[in-house]
Amino acid sequence: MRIEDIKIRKIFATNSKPTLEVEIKTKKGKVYSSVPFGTSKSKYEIVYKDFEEISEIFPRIKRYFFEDFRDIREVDRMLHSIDTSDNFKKIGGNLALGISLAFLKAFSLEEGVPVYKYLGGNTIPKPVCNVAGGWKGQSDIQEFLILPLHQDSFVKSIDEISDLYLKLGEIFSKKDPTFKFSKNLESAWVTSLPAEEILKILTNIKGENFVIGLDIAASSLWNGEKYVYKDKILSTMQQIEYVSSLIREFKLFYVEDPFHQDDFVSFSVLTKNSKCLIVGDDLYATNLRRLKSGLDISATNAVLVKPNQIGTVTDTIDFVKEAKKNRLKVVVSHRSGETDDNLLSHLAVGLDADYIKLGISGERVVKINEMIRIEEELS
Ligand code: 2PG
Ligand code: MG
Repeated sequence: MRIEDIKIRKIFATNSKPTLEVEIKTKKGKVYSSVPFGTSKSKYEIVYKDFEEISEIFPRIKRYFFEDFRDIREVDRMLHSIDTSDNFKKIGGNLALGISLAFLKAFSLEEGVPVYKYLGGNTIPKPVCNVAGGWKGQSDIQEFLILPLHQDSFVKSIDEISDLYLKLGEIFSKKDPTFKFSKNLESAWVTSLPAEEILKILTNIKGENFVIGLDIAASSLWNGEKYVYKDKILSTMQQIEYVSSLIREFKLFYVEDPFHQDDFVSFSVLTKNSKCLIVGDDLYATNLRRLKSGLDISATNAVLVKPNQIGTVTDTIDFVKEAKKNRLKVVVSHRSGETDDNLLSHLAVGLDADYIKLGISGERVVKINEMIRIEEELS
């Protein structure tokens, strides 16, 4: 495929920050794709550059993308040959990803199929929804998540989680005098109730088919020696005990980043001693090399996948393949600063992910609603 034009523009993300959109024109039409932002980022993620810098870099590299590319792998190889650093520090990882994602859409358009079909997948994932706490919430734990154990259909799961989310808001308004129905960056309720109280409420209202998850985002609690909570300071051993006790008491099904991003060993201890899904997000940063280090000691039994941690579609695919080969569960995830691009839903289906992590209200429904459309198309 040879494109006719490629250009960039500044658009705005859900956190009101400017972000990048890449538009490609081919003889079949136009496609565009945009890149999201992380807030609690892993230090192993690709480098993001601001739009002003990107708009100086882009004209210098634009000409490389008019070659006749056979597939997305060739485009991504070109990106890596233009910037040979391992974190896209020369051209900006957000520019690399914007180009890669836009080409993915252009190839799909060329073949006349939706993106998930171009990628070759057909599995509707289960939703993992952030319903409370969340980034900059009052609780020390970043995200309280709800997910279905079994799924008849994605739309039914969302129906039930939406009901639970609304009910949760009503309960918080009765139990938490400071609660004003405010939502955080991912549209989860912001409550000042302590973690254990939120977990108790969720346990009471979730219903049989649903289970509870947490994203502890422990890198943000780690001060280099200990885990610093508002009401306690824990050593690594104490953190292992604390997380294990939460898993036991609340029958947690999913725990993301229970330890900081360099502590593969504690991940491994917890994974061996619990039946829960232990998910690596900041730990791996969607980076194949880091995943291989984790696999050596069975650090986790699941991985989070965020294309904007690594910068190309191909690197994302290779990371997912390696995780699946080793029977790790795959969770494709949104970021706290999102855009109106619904591509994430196609990636989750196209990569046959087990789960997709999402917010449940506000602009977050862009991804949910696209998944509902894909589900209908596949059934
Ligand atoms: C996370 C994400 C998404 P952020 O930690 O898993 O929920 O947050 O995009 O801020 O890294
Ligand atoms: Mg996380």
